[in-house]
Amino acid sequence: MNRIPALLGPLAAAALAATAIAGPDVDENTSVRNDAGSTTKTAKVCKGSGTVSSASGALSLGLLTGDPVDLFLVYVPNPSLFSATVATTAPANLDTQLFLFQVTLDANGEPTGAYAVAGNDNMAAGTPLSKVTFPVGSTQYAPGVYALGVTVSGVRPYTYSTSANGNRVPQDMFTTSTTGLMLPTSIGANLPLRSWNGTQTLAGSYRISFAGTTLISQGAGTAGCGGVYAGSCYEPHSPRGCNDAQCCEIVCGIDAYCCSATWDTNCAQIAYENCTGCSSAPTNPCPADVNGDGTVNGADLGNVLNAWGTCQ
Ligand SMILES: [Ca+2]
Ligand SMILES: [Ca+2]
Ligand SMILES: [Ca+2]
Repeated sequence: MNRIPALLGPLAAAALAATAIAGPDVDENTSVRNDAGSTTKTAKVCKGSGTVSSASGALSLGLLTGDPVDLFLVYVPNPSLFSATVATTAPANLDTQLFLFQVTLDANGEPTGAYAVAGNDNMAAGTPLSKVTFPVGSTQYAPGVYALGVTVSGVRPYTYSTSANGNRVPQDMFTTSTTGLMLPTSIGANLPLRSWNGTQTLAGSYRISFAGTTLISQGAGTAGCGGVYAGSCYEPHSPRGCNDAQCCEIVCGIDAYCCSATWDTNCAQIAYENCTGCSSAPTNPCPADVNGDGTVNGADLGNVLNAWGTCQ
C-alpha cells in the first residue's frame, strides 16, 4: 500500500537546515516527561541508530518531590569496550555516582528487570566525578540493553528480599567503595531494581560521555502501542505503533494501518489532530526530528531523502 506523505515538504526544508553529526547527544529533556525516570519503564530510552556520544540532564533535591536519579537505556554491543564517564557537572563539585544494570526483556522485547552490574562514586581520589565499566575480566555479560543510572553520592539502588514472615526487606544492590568499582551483592545480582534511597547533598546538571555504546533501534520492541522503543506519536517512523499508549489507541481506532503496518506521516497528522489530551501531546514540536528519536541529525535527513520523489 502506497500512502502519500502529508508533511514532507516543510520537514525536508527543516531537516536540510539541520547539522548532521555522528553520535548524537541524548538530552533527558526530550522525554515525554522532561525527565529520565528511575525504572526501566520510565527511563530515557536512547533511541535511534549509530553510536551515542553523551547523555545530559539534571538532578534536584528530594527523594519524593525532587529528582534523585536519572536512568538511561542504551545498547552495549561489546561490554569489554563500554565505559560511561561523568564528563562535566554544574556546579563543578557535584558529587555524582553511576550505576550500571543489565536489562531483561519480555517476549515483545520490552524492558522488564534491571540487575546490578557495576557502579562507581569517584573515578579517582580527589575528584567527585564518576566512571563505570563492566567488571574487569567478567565474561557473563552479553551484548544487549543496559541501564545507566546517575545519582548524587548517597543515593543508591535497592531491591527487596522477602522475609520468613512474608515482609519485603530493602537490600542494597551494590557493595560500597569510594574510588573503586562497586560490584553486585549476591542479592543485587539476582533480584531486580526496585527503588532508590539515601540522602542527597547537592543537586545540579551533568553530562555523561559514552564509549562503546549505541542507540537502541526504534524497532527493538514489538509491543506496538505504548512500547518504550516505539517512536513518537507525533513524528513518522517505520515500525508500527507509537510510544504513548493512549494516543496510539486513538490513532489506530481512526486508521488501523498505523498499528498494522507503519507509523507514517498520516498517522502523525492524525495524532496532532486527536491526541491533545494525551500525556505526550507536544507543546513545542520539533518538526525536523523526522524519525522521532529526539535528536535532529543525519538520520532524519536520510529519512527525508529516502522518501524523495514519492509525492504524486
Ligand atoms: Ca532528571
Ligand atoms: Ca529523574
Ligand atoms: Ca562521586
